Amino acid sequence: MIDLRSDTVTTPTDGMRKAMARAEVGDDVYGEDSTVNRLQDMAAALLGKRAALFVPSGTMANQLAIRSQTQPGQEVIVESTCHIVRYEQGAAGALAGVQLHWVTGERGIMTAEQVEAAIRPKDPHSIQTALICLENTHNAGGGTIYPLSTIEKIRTVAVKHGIPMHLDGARLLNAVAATTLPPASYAQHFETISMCLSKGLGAPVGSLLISSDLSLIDRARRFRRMYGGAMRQAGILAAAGIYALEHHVTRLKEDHDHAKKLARLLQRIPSVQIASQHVETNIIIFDVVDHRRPPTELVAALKEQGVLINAIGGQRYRAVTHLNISSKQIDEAGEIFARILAR
Ligand code: TLP
Repeated sequence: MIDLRSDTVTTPTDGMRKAMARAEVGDDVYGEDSTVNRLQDMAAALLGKRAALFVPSGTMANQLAIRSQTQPGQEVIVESTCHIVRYEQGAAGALAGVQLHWVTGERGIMTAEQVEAAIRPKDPHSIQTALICLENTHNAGGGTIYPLSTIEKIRTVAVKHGIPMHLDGARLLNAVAATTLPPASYAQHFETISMCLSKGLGAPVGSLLISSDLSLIDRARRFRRMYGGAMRQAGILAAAGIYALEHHVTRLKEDHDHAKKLARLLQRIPSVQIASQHVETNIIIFDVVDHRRPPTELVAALKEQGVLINAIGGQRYRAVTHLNISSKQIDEAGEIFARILAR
């Protein structure tokens, strides 16, 4: 099966499994798991920050960032199609008691002018803006890379208004691989960054919340416990994360090349609408104009031929490349798409 539903579907390689089996562990609630501590130090250093907290999921990392930097009744500025809005089950409202203020971006990217216009006035009537969240790369936008110049402009606005910034960097290292910019050049503009090990990096579980504010990380550690995310001998999982950071970062470029190739193959199919120049990283979003078959049928027909993708609403579909997808499988997937979608 050529599984293009997500880069979350990767399974650990033999090398990763060996690293997991060998991991030195301890009770992380006591701060005694040396492998977790090593992963946290590595991740913080990678982004040029002082500390990191290992958590079970990207969702938890985002939610700890929101909970630790806001008070119930405040507002958080987000892009309208971001993961926090679409896929976190309303956690910001349910768990942090904040309201999300949506700004509609262009393929997920907001401008500094839009963000500034969304900041509430500091008058006694208005709800108060407590945090600005960006997503890089932007998942629903199609793996879009946030231009560094745009982030810098948004940062200037945030500093002017005294508002902290959080980056959902689930796929930050994909942006880094594509641009070859140092990770810290992005990270320097944010108080908190979440980064996933379980997407393109290929670890089975795990994300990090990264920050230079040690008291914020302490607060987040307490909320991690509240949210049920304090783990014990988590070094087994952290070892997979260390292995991923050591072995799977530079290869992300391969996934991007595969995605671009698949986009070019899809572009040749008359019923497919895709702007292949917009495929910047490992996510391909495209429309299929098929008046006879509903998306469920189309997805099932592809599955029958050995390709899995996700329907993401209307006529829109998402395919994601990752380390379990070879160049040969991209060619095969291209042929299957051409055969099924031409019908
Ligand atoms: N994204 C998943 C699904 O939840 C949609 C996927 O298949 O792409 N931020 C971003 C930008 C993400 O794409 C995801 C996962 C997360 C956060 C959450 O990560 P997890 O699944 O570890 O909670």
